[in-house]
Amino acid sequence: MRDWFKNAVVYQVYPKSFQDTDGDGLGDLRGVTQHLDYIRDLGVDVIWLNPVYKNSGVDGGYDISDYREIAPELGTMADFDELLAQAHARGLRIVMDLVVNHTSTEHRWFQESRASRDNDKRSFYVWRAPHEGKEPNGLRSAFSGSAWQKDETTGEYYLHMFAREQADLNWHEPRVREGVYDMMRWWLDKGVDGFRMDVITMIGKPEETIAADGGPGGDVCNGEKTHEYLREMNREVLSRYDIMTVGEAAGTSTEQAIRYASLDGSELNMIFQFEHMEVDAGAHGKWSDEPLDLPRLKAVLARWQTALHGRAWNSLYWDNHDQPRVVSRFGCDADETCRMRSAKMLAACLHMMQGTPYIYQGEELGMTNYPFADISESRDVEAVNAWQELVEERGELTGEQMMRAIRRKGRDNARTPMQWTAGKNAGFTNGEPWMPVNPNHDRINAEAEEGDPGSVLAFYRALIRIRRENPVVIDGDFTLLMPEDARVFAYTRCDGTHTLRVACNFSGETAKLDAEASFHGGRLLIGNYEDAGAADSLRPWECRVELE
Ligand code: TEU
Repeated sequence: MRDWFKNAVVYQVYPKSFQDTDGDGLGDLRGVTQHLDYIRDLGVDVIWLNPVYKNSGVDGGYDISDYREIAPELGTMADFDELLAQAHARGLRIVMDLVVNHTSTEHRWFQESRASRDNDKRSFYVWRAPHEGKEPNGLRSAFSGSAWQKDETTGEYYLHMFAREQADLNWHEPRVREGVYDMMRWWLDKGVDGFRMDVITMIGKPEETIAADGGPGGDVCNGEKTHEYLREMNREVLSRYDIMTVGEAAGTSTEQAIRYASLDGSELNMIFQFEHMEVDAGAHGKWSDEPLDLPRLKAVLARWQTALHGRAWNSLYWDNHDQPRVVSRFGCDADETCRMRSAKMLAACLHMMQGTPYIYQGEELGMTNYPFADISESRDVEAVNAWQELVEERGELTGEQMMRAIRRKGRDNARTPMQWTAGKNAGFTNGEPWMPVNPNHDRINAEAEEGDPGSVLAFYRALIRIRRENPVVIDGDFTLLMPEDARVFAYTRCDGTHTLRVACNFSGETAKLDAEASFHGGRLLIGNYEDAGAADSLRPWECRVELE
């Protein structure tokens, strides 16, 4: 069945922070295998593994130096094969992270490419001559500074949309595409069940955006060639396997998404859009931590629901390895009551929409952001470079302002160790953990929640069951209610047989429901208070889902 992805729920594992089994303070593949029963018992179908390949250690595995070797710090290929076999034995599929917009500069392709201007692999990367002795154009890296790095060997610049150790591949070179497709087949023939494709909308860079013309550069995302190359990848690889694909698509509109994630199966199954993750950005991007504008968040998500319905497929996510913990960002982590209530409310709000839900490790426990004391605790190249640029070089933010931003929005928040127990290092490692363990693991941990029917963990399991038991969740349309209300996110899903009524209070105050959003005699499927409550109002952080 080719469209099993529509019924699937995905659990994302960042192996480096999931479970250490050899005492080096780093998570590893055997640690993932050790917890497969826990993942299965959540009720999910698919595990998305963040990159596990040999890499240069600059960007959490997203700087790959060998696509067919396992990173030694994570284990061996035998460990991977065992993980895959054990996952399949439990009915779990494994989706790999495909990072092919760029490679590490330690990759042999780049080493050959940089050797001379006329070598066989020069065209595998984006090389440009200086413009008037400087960078070819004004393109900027997502990790601060210019996107061009001068290489003294040949006096030319190479493009790196991320860290300088991550050189962008030139997808316009057919041999690059063939090499990538060959590698993809190699993993698929091992039995993996699909790919999450890193910044895949960057592969078709329009020539004018990377020209050595001294201009500002341009948007390297969503070039027409991207669709051409994805259709080629689909013909040459994807269509030949029963797999799931999801493309990471920063800066993508619903119109573009309808092509990338079209139900006709011509490109990918779905994409990760970023609009809802940018509603609290400001003048300094993510480092300007603006308060949540709920009507704006509702409008964005409603637009993605309605624009893709019947034409393409949505992914549904709040958390991942690049985002802060949603309960701290859009919910409340000030005390245990509001933390648990708002974590459940956020889960219900997301999971009752149309699309494939993604649960990031620890999200199902209601794990929170971490109270980073200073920049020395950050392990994230994005944050460290931003500190250097915004605080040290430009003085646009004070150190305290930047630390507040990192505590609120930094990727490190998602990379503190998974909290398994209340014990030492939350049961993550017997060694020195590579990232600090959140002190609140004494009450927020899988062991404590496992046996508690009122836990966030129990709530996620119940939500996944509701998705399984009610086709309206998979197929129903979407209607946003009370669009202007600053506290309530309410909507209905209808499939012609049933109506699912969802209402969520994104505030710590009681909120009224208007006549259209009020509950009227449906069957309560799930809520985060002990009793049903009033039909026309929601208590602080309350969510309710009824079936009519
Ligand atoms: O992220 C792409 C991306 O857009 C990042 O800049 C992300 O949006 C940002 O970090 C959020 O603050 C992908 C991977 O998910 C990320 O982990 C990698 O660092 C990046 O690509 C480079 O491979």
